[in-house]
Amino acid sequence: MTILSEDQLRQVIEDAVQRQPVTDMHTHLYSPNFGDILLWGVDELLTYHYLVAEVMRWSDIQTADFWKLSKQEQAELIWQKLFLEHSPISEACRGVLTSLQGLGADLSTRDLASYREAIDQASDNAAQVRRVLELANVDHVVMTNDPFDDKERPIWLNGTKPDANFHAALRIDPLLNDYANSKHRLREWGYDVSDEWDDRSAAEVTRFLTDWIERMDPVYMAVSLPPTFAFPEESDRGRIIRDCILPVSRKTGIPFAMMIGVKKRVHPELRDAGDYLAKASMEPLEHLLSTYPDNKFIVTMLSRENQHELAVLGRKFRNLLIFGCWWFLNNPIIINEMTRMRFELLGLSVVPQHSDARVLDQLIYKWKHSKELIAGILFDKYADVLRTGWPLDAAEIRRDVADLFRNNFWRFVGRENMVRYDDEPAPSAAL
Ligand code: HDL
Ligand code: ZN
Repeated sequence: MTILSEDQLRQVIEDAVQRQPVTDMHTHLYSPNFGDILLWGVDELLTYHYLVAEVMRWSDIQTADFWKLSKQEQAELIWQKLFLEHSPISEACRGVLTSLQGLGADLSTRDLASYREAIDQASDNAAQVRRVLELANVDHVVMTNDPFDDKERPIWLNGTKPDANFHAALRIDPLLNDYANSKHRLREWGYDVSDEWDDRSAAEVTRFLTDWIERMDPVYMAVSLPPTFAFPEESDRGRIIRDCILPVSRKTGIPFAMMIGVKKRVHPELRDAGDYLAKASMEPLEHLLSTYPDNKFIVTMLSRENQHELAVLGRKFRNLLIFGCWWFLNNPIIINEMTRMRFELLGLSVVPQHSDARVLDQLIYKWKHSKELIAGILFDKYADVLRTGWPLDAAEIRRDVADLFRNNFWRFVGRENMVRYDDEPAPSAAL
C-alpha cells in the first residue's frame, strides 16, 4: 500500500508498531524452567527497587526496618504511600498500574488484595510466562546470566537449558569489576589463576569464559561499568578485557556489551535501589572501537549527558550497536529526546529500547509505554519524509519497525536465522 496522507501514515505506523513482536535484548528475567529466580506477581511488581527508592521519600521508616518487613508488607507500605496517600504519577508507579490493567485488574477498586487473588492465579512460571509474553507481544527475551550468582550457577551446572524464547547473556561484572575477590572463586572452580596477572592467568580466565560460553550459548557478554571506566588501563579490568574478553569476543563472534555510567551503591542500605550515575568519558569507547575494528561492541550509557556523544560515535564506527534508554533514562521525557536524537543521527540503525525488566509482568508496561512513544516519534520522522514528496510504502514501514524491535539486534549478534519480517514463517521458537 502506498501511503499518501498523514492520517494513513499514522495508522500504518501505529498498527505496525503494536503488531511487531519484540526481541527484548536486556532483561533480568529467566526462562520459566529456572524456577523461583523468575519473579512475577503483584508484590514483586510493587517492591521493584525503583519503587523502594521512591517510597523512602514519603516514609520515615528506617531502611533496616523496611528490609525486615515481609515482601507483602513492603508492597502494602509502597501501595499505601505511593498510590493511595499520593497519586501514582511517577513512571515506575504508572508502570505498575499499566501492568495490572493489562493483566485484567479493575483499578477503580484500588483493592490490592483482590488484585493479588486475580492476578497471581497462574498455576506456575510457564503459565505466567505464556500469558505475559502474549500480552506484552514479546517473543524473545535476553536474560542476564551471572556465573558468580550462587542461586543461578547451579541451575546451569545441572545442565538446565532455557526455553526457546529465552536467550542467555554472559554477565561478568564480578570478573571485571572485582577480580581481587573473584580470582579466589575461580580457583575454587578449578581455574588455576596466579596471584599476579600472567600468561597462565590469562589462559585460565579465557578457559572460564569459553566454558561458560559453551554452557550458556550467550548472545553477548555483558558488563556494567562505572563512569570512571578507563581503557587501556593497567588494572585487573583493563588486563582481562585486553587479554581475554576481546580475543574471545573476536574469535567467537560474540559481541562485548558495555553498560557504562553506573555509580554502584551510593546509598548502600537501599541495596539495588542505592545505585546512582555520572557522565563517563567517551575515550575508552573511542579507543576500543578504533583499535579493535574486528570486534563488535554493544553499548548503552546511563548519563543523559553522554547520549549525544554516543550517537555521534555510532556514526563513526559500524562495529558499535547502540541500544536502549537505560534505567534512569527510561522515562518519557528522556526516551523522547534520546530516540529522536538517534533517529536523526543514525536513522534506523539502532535498537531503540530494551525493558530491563526484573519482574515478568513489567514487560506489559515497559513495552506499552515505549511503543507508544516510539510510534509517535516515527510518525514525526516519516511525516517529514512524506512532505518532501517521497512516497512511503506500508510494507517498508513494517520492515523498518521489524528491524528496530527485532532484526537489528539479531543481525548484529550474528544470528541471521532469527531475522524475521511479518510475512515470514516464525523460527523454531514456541510462540
Ligand atoms: O546493571 C544492570 O543491568 C542494571 O540494569 C541494573 O540491574 C539496575 O538495577 C536495573 O535494574 N536497572 O533498570
Ligand atoms: Zn539491567
